[in-house]
Amino acid sequence: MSDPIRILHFADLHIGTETYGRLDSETGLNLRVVDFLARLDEVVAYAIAHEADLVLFAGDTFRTRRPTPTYQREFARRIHVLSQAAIPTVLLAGNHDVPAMEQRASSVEIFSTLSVPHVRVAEQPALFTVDTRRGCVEVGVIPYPVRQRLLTRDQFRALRPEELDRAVSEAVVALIRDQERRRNPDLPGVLAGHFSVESAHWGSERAIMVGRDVTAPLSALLSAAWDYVALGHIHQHQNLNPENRPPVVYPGSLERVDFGEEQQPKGFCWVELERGYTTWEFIPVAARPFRTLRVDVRAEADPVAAIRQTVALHDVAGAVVRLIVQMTPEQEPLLRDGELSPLLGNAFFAQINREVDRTVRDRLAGLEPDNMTPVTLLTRYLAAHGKPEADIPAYLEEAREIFSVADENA
Ligand SMILES: [Mn+2]
Repeated sequence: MSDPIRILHFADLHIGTETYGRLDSETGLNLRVVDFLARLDEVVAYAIAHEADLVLFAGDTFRTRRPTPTYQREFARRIHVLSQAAIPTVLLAGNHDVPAMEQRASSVEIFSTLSVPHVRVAEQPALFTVDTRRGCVEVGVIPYPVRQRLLTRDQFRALRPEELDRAVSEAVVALIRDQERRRNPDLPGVLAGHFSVESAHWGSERAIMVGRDVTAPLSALLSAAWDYVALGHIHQHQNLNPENRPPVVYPGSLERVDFGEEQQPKGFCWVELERGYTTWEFIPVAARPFRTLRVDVRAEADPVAAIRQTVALHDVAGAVVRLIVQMTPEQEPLLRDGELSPLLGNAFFAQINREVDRTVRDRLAGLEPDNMTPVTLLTRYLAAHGKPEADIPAYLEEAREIFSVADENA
C-alpha cells in the first residue's frame, strides 16, 4: 500500500489586522501584522520539515480586499518559499479576497497571473488533480460563493433576501454534487471550501464580515466521495463530523483577531490522506495570548493595590490584555491611565475599560462600545431609538454596503 498523502490545511490568515498593534520601527510593519506573519512562517516551516505533499489554504488571505503592497510582498515571500520547496500549494479566495465587481482582480490572483510554479489559485469552483510526491490527489475547490456570480439577474430581481440566501446555498450544494460526479473515485479526494456550514459554532468574527453570509448544509459535505473536507471562513477550530468519515474541519485562524477568540486554541491541521483511511490532527501555533482581567474595586480602600494583586495572579507578559475595572464614580479620578498602565507594563498591549456605576450605558447592555463592531453598534443604536425589530435587518443590509465600501477603501 502507498504512503498516505500529507496535507497541511490552514485558513483565515487575515494579514493586515492591526488591532492592538503599533508600528515596529525595525520592520516598518505593524507589530500585530508581524505576529500574523510569524504564524504563517510556522506553517511554512512545518510543511517543509514534515515533507507536506500539498498545502491547502482555505481562504481569507488579507483583512481587506485592497491589501497594501507591503502586505502583498510579505505574503508572497512565504508563498515563494513553498514554491521553491516544490510543495504544491492551493490558495482559495475567501470573501475578504474577492472584489465585489467581477472584473476586478482578487488579492491572490497575481500568483496565477505570474504562473508561480506549484501554486494554484482557486477563484472559481473547480476540480483540480494535483500530482504530489506520494501520488495523485483530487481537490474540489469552492472558493467563497459570490452571490452576484452564482445567481442570475432575474433571480436577483424576483427573490426576497431570504430566498436569495437559499438560492445561493442550493447553488453551492449543486457545485459540490457536480464535483462528486466528475471526480475519479479511485483517487483520494479533498473538498476545500470557504463558506459557513449550518451547524458550525461562530466566534465574534461573524460581525466583522461584510455582506450577507452564505451557509451550506452539513449534509452536503458528508459524502463518501471525499476523504477530507478542508474548510475556511470560521475562526474557531472545529470538526463538524466527529465520525470523521469524512472529517469536516475548520482549522480556524492562526492568530486571534479580537477578545471573542480569547479562549480558542489557534493552529492548523495536518492530514494524512488515504482513500477511506484518512487521519488528521490539530497542530497548535504560538499565537499571541489574549487575557481578560476583571477586578471589582468598589469596596476596596486601596483600589490600585487590589488591581495590582489581580494582575500579579495572571500571566500578562506579552499578552493582549483587557483590564475591566468596576469602580464607583468617587474612585474614578484615582484610577487614571497614569496609575493603571504601569501595572500592565509587560503586556504586549493593554486596554483598560472602566465600568463606573452609572446607568448611562445600560442600553449597551454592559458591552464596551470600543469592542463592538459597526454592525453591532448600529443594531443597538436602532433598537435604542425605537426602530421596530422587524425593520432592523433592512437597515443593516443597507449599512453593510456602506461598511463594505469603507472597508474596501480602508
Ligand atoms: Mn471568510
